[in-house]
Parts: sequence; structure tokens; C-alpha cells
Amino acid sequence: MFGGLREKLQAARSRLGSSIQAVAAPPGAQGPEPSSPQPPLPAESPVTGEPGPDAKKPAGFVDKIKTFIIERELIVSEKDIDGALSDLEITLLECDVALPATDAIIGQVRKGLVGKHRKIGESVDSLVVNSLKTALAEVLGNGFDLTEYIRQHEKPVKILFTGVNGTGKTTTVAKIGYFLKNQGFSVVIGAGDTYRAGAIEQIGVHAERLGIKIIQHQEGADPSAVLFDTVQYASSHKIDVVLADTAGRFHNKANLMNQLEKIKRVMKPDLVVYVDEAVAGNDAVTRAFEFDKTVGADAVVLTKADMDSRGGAAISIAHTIGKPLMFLGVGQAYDDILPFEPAKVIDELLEGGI
Ligand SMILES: Nc1nc2c(ncn2[C@@H]2O[C@H](COP(=O)(O)OP(=O)(O)O)[C@@H](O)[C@H]2O)c(=O)[nH]1
Ligand SMILES: [Mg+2]
Repeated sequence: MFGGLREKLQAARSRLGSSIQAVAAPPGAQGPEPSSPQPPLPAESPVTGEPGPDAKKPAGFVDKIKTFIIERELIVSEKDIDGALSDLEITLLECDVALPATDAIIGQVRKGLVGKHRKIGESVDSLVVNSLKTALAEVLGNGFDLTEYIRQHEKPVKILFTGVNGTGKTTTVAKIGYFLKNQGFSVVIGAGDTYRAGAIEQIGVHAERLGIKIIQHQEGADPSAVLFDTVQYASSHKIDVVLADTAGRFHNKANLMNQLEKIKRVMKPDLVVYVDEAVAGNDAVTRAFEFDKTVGADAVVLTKADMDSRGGAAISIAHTIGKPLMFLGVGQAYDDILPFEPAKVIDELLEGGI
């Protein structure tokens, strides 16, 4: 998951580290000797200020940077890390991180590194990693703890899933049903996609395999009526959670969006969850934004993160639309779903693979 982004962040981390190291121990100065192996060239050439030939070759370098300890008074200035920050910016944009999220990350890293007295004894790498962690934490937000939400709300908790076609809504409904059952909640699924041929059978097969009750009508029926019945069933059988599947739709198709409005009026969901695929990158972020504007969204699930090397949508979506990321879909099996925990993602991005 997000392997490409992880690799590029490691390179950006090395570049930032070597830029700071170049200030802490400029070549030729009587600077401190790093404790163990001598780090290679600083990434910026002292003559031109341009990236040196090794600027983008971090292989094995992170470990060396890690050993570099600040041994004299040091304040990093804007120009010391300008080149490295531009690299980081390009890296993020290349990985499909949306512009506002990229700006926020760069701003936060700059704020974390520039103009502060650095403690003697601090390692350059931990300085860099901490600033990257803080920046990523800011854009990733807090996630959304569905289990806790359900515990604290009146039952049944009604969750409506929306989004465009083929992104993984139905699979996500099944996975979340499985997840919640394992957490000890009772669940009913409403087969609200009455539009696409085969959709009722598809969710029906999942429900049967998972031993979850499903409420369904005929193909072509009014989805509001199906989901109304599902809520009635949940209320009369004291079911904890209603999971409402719906047909895929685009936000600019007025009739289908009106249908969604009607579903909302009739079933009164506690949560509207927008589902999209991580692999769609910036498109997913734009669509989430549009959906949130038209029908609202309380949280987001990004599917197919297992197939996404760039990670841009996962990094950007919460920050861009201002709604938390709740789960990542990471495969086709029922347990291929991860509650979105920002700290874990940050660790995987910055620590994983080293
Ligand atoms: N690799 C992978 N495939 C997924 C994931 N979630 C859904 N899919 C696949 O995406 C396809 C479309 O899923 P579906 O749930 O029918 O999408 P819907 O049209 O939005 O309801 C199916 O082949 C799913 O198996 C995921 O997290 N990872
Ligand atoms: Mg579907």
C-alpha cells in the first residue's frame, strides 16, 4: 500500500536531512565529525546551491543521516531547505496529493524546521522525521472510529453508502457488515441498488455468506421503499446497525441525485458515507468534494488502497473535503478493510521499508 509514495518520502527525508547537515557541518568548516560512517556529499552543491548529483540518490543514505548528531548551535533558515522543500512538493504532487494538502504539508514542514534553535545532541533525521510526521498528521486528520460512534448512538444506527459506479460500495457494505458483526453488533443490510441488473443478487450473496439479514425488493423498485423497510425491520428486531447499499451515480446526474435526496428524507441516515477508490487519485478527491456539496457526506471510505502506489487520495481527501477518512479497503476478501488510523499510516510511510 502506497509503496511509491513511501519510497519518494524516504528520498525527500534524506534530501531534507542532508540539507540541514550541510548547514550543521558545512564542507571545509571545523564542524563536528559525525559519530559513525562519514555521510556522503551534502545534497546541495556549496557553489551553486543547486541539487548535487547525489540529491536524489538516497539509497543507504537514510541510515547515515540518522547517525548525524547536531553538535553546535544551529538555526535552519528558509534558504537552507528551499531546494529540499521544492523536491518534496514535486514528490507529493507526483503522487497525486491534492494541491491544498501539498501546500499544507510543505507549510507545516517549513514551520517545523525553519528559525528554531536546535538542541545540541539532537539528530538531524529525527528533526526531519518529526516535522514530516506533524505535517502528515495535520492533513490526515483523526479518522473516524465507527465502533465508538455506534456504541454512543441510539440504535439502529443507519448508514447510507453513496458514490459512483464500480468503486466498491457493495463490497464495502459487506466488509463493514463483517467487521461490525465481529465487533459484536447486529446488522441488517438494505439492498438499495435496485437499478443495476444483478445488484440485488450480488449483495444477497454477500449477506448469505456472512449470515447477515438482508431486506430486498424487486429490480426497479423504489430504493427509498427498500431502505425504509430495512429501517423498520431493524427497529422492530432491535438490530444495532442498518447498512444501506445504493446504486452508483454521478453528482451531476440530477435525477439520480434527487433519488438520493429522497432516500435521505425517507431513511434519515445517521451517517452518509462516501465511497471511492484510492486508485482514482485526484478524481476521487474531486468527486468526494462534489458529493459532499450536493448530498453531504459524514465520512469517506477509500477502496482499492492495495492497488494504489501513490497514496494521493488517502493523503488529501480528509483535508480537502473536511470529512474524516473512516476505512481503507485493501483487497477483495471480507477482512480486507482497515479502520483508518492516521498514526499507523504515517509510521508505514516514514518508517516502513527502511
Ligand atoms: N483490490 C480491491 N478490489 C476491490 C476493493 N473493494 C472492491 N473491490 C472490487 O471492485 C469491484 C467493484 O466493486 P463493487 O462493490 O461491485 O462496486 P460498486 O459498484 O461501487 O458497488 C469488485 O470487483 C470488487 O471486488 C478493494 O479494496 N481492493
Ligand atoms: Mg454496488
